[in-house]
Amino acid sequence: MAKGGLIDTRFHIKTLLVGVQSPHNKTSDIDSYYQEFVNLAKTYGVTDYDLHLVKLRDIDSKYFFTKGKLHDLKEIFDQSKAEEIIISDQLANQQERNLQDIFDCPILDRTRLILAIFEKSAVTAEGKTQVEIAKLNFEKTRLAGKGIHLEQQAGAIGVRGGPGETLKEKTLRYINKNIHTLKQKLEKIERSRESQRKQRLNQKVPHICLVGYTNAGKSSILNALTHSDVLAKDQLFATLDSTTRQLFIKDTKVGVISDTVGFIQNLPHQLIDAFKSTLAELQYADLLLIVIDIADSNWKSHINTVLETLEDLDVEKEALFVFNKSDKLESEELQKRVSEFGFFGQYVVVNTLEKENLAPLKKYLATWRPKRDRS
Ligand SMILES: Nc1nc2c(ncn2[C@@H]2O[C@H](COP(=O)(O)OP(=O)(O)OP(=O)(O)O)[C@@H](O)[C@H]2O)c(=O)[nH]1
Ligand SMILES: [Mg+2]
Repeated sequence: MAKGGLIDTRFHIKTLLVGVQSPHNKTSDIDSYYQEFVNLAKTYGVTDYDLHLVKLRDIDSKYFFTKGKLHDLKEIFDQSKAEEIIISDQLANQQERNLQDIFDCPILDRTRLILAIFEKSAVTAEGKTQVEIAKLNFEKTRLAGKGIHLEQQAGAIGVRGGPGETLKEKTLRYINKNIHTLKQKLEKIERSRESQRKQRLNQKVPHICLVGYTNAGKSSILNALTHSDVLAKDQLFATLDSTTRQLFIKDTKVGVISDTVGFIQNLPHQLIDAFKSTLAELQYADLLLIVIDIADSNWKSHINTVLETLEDLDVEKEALFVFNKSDKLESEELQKRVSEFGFFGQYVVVNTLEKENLAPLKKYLATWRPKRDRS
């Protein structure tokens, strides 16, 4: 069962999951996109669902779905007796509201779904603050087109801003004030992270970062290498906070190693922004360990997602691919996949089930030195 109370409180809710293939969806592998969407919904706590896949040639500006598709969807929704709808794509303000009116039930789009998962997964003050800021920024964008009632004047007695201020303006002011306070809090946390980072840079401590697709096994590898107990769970976005630990191989200090938030396809930009400070660690990394679940049937598209996200973040670093979960494949299939990887770069094949199965990674790290120390 997922961490937090979401699953318990969502017990018995029937959900209609709508996977959308649309012109602006840049995904190269639609099957893996759908599968990932279902996994996201499950991580959110969805257990009872129908999945409906829709291919859209055009996006309707008012309803997102074009007329015929919307009609089909309504029929499917009525038959399914669902109580909520989750859509794999992002909706604009007006589309969300119009769909809510038509279906008369909660509608979650991609951003809302991921925000809800983030909220559930944030543990540290930094993670929680980042998620809170992302949520408020999202609400701000949702406020932009809110209905006429919010345009009414809200100059109630005792409310700062006084007569003349609309409810929308007042809400916006309230949100901005909260964002400001949270950002100050975040800056304070970041300053302490920064001073630790500076100290490491001054002392030239090599910094290794684990990156990769969500659920690939990054935290499990960190735990196995450093004898830690970072939460490792079979759910997406189990890690939202970066954890940094000292890394010793055979009693020799190699440097420090950080765990990071996992990536997914089409991670809404607002949400990447929210985690920029955590992901800033990557800019200072001397080595990236790109962890890939080699046993996942979508392993290739996961590699692409990770490389694209790193490019988005302007991170260009020395990297080692770590093909994890080798235990889940027959050796023939494993060999086939590894040989298909070919040109991508240097790699090791590991799994975290047994200590000795991490030997290739440990061996690599034992002899690795940051570029600046190589003659
Ligand atoms: N069979 C097998 N399972 C593994 C292996 N490594 C990790 N797992 C499992 O995969 C799941 C995800 O592992 P995590 O370490 O939480 O993955 P992560 O990349 O940190 O995930 P996020 O923090 O959600 O991005 C857990 O249930 C682990 O027990 C492995 O080598 N073999
Ligand atoms: Mg993790």
